[in-house]
Amino acid sequence: MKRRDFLKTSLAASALLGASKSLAGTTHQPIDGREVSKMAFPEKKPLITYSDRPPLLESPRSTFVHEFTPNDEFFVRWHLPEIPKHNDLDKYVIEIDGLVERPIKITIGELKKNFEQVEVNAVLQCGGNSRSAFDPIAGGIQWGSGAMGCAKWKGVRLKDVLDYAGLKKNAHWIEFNGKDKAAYYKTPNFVREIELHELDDNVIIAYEMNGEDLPYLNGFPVRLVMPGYYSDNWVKMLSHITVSDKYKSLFFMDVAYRVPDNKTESETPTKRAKKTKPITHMNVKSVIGYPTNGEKVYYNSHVVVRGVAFDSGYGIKKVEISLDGGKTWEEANLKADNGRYSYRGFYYPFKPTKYGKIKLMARATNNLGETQPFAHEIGWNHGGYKYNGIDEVTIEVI
Ligand SMILES: Nc1nc2c(c(=O)[nH]1)N[C@H]1C(S)=C(S)[C@@H](COP(=O)(O)O)O[C@H]1N2
Ligand SMILES: [Mo]
Repeated sequence: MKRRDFLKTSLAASALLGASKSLAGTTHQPIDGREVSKMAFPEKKPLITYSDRPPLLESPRSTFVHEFTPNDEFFVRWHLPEIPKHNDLDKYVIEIDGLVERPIKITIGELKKNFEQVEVNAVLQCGGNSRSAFDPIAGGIQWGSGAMGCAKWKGVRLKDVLDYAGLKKNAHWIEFNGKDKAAYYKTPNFVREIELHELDDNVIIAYEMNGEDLPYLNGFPVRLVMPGYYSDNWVKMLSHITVSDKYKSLFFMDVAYRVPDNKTESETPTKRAKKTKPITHMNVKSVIGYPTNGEKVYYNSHVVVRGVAFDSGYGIKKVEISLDGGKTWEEANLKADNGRYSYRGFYYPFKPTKYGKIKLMARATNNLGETQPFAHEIGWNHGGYKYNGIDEVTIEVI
């Protein structure tokens, strides 16, 4: 799609969303104040771009007015630059071996035919999402809040497939590998491991996203979906599952996607935690999709703040909005519940009665009572993971 067409559709979308009173939205170039690649990526609209190779693409904030993220606006993250395209699906197999009674090679067609097809609505969020909000700067891609998305995933239960292969008694770790490769043989493959007890009926091998084949950059033809978990485990272009009794020390398990093990121990740029653990479950979070930073709205007009909230599966109890920098809060309306792992949409209508800049803040609370902290209350960690500070957007009333 040409940039001009993209602008047209995004303008049409903001008009549909009742944002017609706002004056902004005429150009978003760059998006959210950040660079957009001149290069076109297959099946994607122009997105905030951190790298072309491997592609690192972030969704614009405006995406988060949708409870399901459109596939062509869905963020993209790969660790390795060689990402093969698989046009001949009959030749694509997933291999399952290790501690199983029957090692198997299975095609996508066989997956669909031989196992019950299930659907789960779930949020996929990079552990480093919102990393740029950490102060001091934490290492890694300086994502805004667009390294996340929510989709309807369709596939088959991983458990059913493993049962078919027949887990041996001492099976404990399951290792996942995808088809992507490093440019140099010394770089390790992106391999992840989970423990058998982390596996429930919601963990699926998915081949559909929002009713379509997975986009190439989101892992066509199949990826792992682990609802409630950060997406480092959601291995794309899944090609190999190995069951074992031992944890293997692998680069992407031991080095990346870990946080301090001890809650009271916080890291500083010069002091690293001695013991770390994988990031696993997502904490409660909300992101405002409309208005976006710098948006201009008319004095006394009807403005509707919109966004999404989620956690690791306990469900969202409430979302509150503050218009005065966090002194007072009012509850937003929650939209329909699309499932415990899905985004919960929220909206909050108000009429601005003061000219000039105002800061909008959103704070979600889940059914456990866990809530989003203020930015200054967040413990710093070296990798810049799990940021869930209260979201804020500054707009101007004219
Ligand atoms: N094969 C493979 N799967 C992968 C990765 C990868 O580099 N290779 N990165 C993981 C990480 S860290 C993230 S954030 C998500 C990104 O998924 P997306 O590109 O569909 O948004 O994929 C995960 N699965
Ligand atoms: Mo990630």
